[in-house]
Amino acid sequence: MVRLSAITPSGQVQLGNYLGAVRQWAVDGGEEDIYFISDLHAMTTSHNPSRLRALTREQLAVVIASGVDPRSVSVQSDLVRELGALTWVLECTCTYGEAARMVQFKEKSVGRSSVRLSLLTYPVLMASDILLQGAHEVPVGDDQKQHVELARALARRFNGTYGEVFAVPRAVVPPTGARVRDLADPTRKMDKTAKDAAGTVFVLDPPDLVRRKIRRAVTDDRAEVRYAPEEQPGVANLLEILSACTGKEPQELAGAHATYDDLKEVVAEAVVEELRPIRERTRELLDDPAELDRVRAHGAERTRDRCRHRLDAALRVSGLG
Ligand code: AQP
Repeated sequence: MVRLSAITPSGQVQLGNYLGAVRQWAVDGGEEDIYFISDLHAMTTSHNPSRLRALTREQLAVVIASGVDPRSVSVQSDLVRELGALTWVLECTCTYGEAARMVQFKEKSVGRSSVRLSLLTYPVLMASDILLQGAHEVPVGDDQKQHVELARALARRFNGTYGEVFAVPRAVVPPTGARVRDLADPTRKMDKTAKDAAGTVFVLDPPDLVRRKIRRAVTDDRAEVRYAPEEQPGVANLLEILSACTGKEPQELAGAHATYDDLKEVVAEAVVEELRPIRERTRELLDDPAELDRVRAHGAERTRDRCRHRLDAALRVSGLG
């Protein structure tokens, strides 16, 4: 069974990426799994080349520092030629209507005067990521399920039209994947690219900054520590973060704290301690470029070897070469 998942270097790794995804990769990761930094996906909106390169390297370091098996980690663009080739073939398998229906495309393109064509087509690139590696399971949040459904549809259509080449993948929503919300606006999910970084805890933030952000987290004026996500989203978010760090249930944790200040202090310390070893190990890795280069080269070779046969078959049966 091959599981495949990715993180996009559109910004620094934030607490939600870590608690909801990367930490799980370290726990669940099997020998066959593939976890990668999806730098090609980070180019679908305006980007700065040197920042993209630096963020890709930093995310690679954070993922390894989080305990993910370095042998299962790679960088997407190291396979850009193979992915480019398959993406073209899959774009010739996908309809415009299917791509334009993607909710993320609609959300991310609305109100923008200039939208990169790649924002429309990147779910097809994502299908290439998945199909090229023969992935069976793709752990994703709800927002990405539709893209995995597209990959399924394209795999079936391609196999039915030209011959059996691809495994048909399925989306799995990780059962323990915490959904972390923005500290300054708990009605939104925490993300890397929020306009106001006050609501986002980055994994590499220094401890004092983490404490400050959590102390300033928006709550409400009920002055009652209860776990009620609908009525008290800010407090519920803090309890869920604490739950993800301690393994205790949010309801149980609610009863253990009398005031919001008390809760925030405990959450801040739990997050600082959770992130401390990752920050330290990331720093070591970034200071040792040879080690990161080795991991990256191994990942490139492994993913290229894995996909060669499948790509050749896809090109051949569709009439190329
Ligand atoms: N707030 C979150 N809580 C839990 N999980 C989250 N993930 C993202 N935000 C949260 C999960 O992290 C993994 C990697 O995400 P991604 O980099 O592929 O893209 P994203 O979901 O768009 O992440 P961001 O941080 O919100 O980035 P931007 O600001 O660029 O949109 C995924 O498994 C995702 O579910």
